[in-house]
Amino acid sequence: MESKGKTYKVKDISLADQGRSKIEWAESRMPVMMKLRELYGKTKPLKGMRIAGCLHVTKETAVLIKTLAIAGAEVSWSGCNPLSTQDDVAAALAADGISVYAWRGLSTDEFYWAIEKTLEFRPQLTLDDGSDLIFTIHSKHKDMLAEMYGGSEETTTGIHRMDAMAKEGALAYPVVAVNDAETKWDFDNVYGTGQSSMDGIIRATNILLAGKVFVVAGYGHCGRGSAMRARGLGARVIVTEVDHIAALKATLDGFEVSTMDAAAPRGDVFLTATGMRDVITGRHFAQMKDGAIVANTGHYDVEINIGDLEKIAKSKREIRPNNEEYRLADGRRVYILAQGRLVNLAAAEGHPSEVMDMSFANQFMAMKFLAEQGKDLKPAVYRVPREQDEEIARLKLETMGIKIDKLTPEQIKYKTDYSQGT
Ligand code: 9W4
Repeated sequence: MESKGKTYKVKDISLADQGRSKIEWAESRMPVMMKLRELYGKTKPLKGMRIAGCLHVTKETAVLIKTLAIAGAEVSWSGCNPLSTQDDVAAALAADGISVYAWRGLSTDEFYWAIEKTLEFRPQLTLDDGSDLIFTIHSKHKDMLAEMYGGSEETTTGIHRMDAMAKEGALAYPVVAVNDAETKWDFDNVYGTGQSSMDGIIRATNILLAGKVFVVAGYGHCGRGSAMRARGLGARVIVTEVDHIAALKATLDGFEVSTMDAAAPRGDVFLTATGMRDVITGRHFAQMKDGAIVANTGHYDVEINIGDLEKIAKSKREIRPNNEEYRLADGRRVYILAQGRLVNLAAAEGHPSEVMDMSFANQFMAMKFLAEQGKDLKPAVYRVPREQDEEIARLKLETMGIKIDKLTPEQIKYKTDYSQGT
């Protein structure tokens, strides 16, 4: 907890050693971040910069925070979701001299208190997931705006809020939309969500996936990643969709495509990944086999209508952590994982470090870009430059020891001539 002279508030500082082990493990899986430390630990492009961050306090975020510090920044941090803070990681950061105000399960008031604490040192850069820092500065601390170089935003939702602010002329400093980098969203959603969803389902159930009928609702990036991984584990995968193009892609990728009504009596496991509400409702539960397992990896907890299940269930009990058994009147049992919340986060650990390596390399590069050029930019939402995306992909491949071919000057000429139509 907070004490005099300390610039942190965490659950229990004695967890620091455990947190350090976690961070060191993540570091060993995040070679691009390590490369950035090597490159910018000497030149210190963030020297003299004060960065406030509001982003899930996880082992991977700790790697980002330490990388920002190694590149010269002074950093102050809070978590962006009351449930996502890893208390041992927060303790390790605090013990190593980072100002961090985060603990799992903080209240709404404490959440905003923590944000205020991170603003006390008058940051020049903000790093957000959900834009809370940007909003707080624009609404409550207008006096800080003149000192700001810029901010970055991690998520689509946050970027939508920023776009709306920019449209109304209310945005006072430049914001980089990190989520739009291809090396972030395409990898997070497909490979990160795909693997961690299987991980969550397995941790909550320990079932054998081989041979099971696995129904994936939605064939966007998360759905595609999950369908690929379920197939890789030997499941027979059925995809449900409402979009003809996505359904066609799933079909040509070799998946059976069907409606949820037709899939409901056949599925052993159901995973929603649509971003839409009421994907699995009462009429689907009514048809499910005894023992069916239902989980969500899409949008919050609205995809599975648990209220409908409650109405037809006679009893419910927690049979394992993150696994609730609902018994219906005819004796059938339906298992809901993580109360219909995101199974990859609630029952597993979210995206593996290797995926976060690229997302956070984008965050780091956005901070560097804003430190160098933010003062010359107009207040607007900026996309990540293509060169940054390419550089991160290049570094990732390099750290994996993978070499690729290069176009010859003749080939470059051919390409240019071709596109000019000559
Ligand atoms: N974590 C989270 C959210 C809610 C939640 C069991 C039900 C997102 C991205 C990254 O939102 C995040 N609810 C929980 S646990 C839990 C965890 N429960 C517990 O009862 C409620 C979150 C980004 N990320 C990774 O994906 C990997 N490293 C990262 O930094 C992290 C957390």
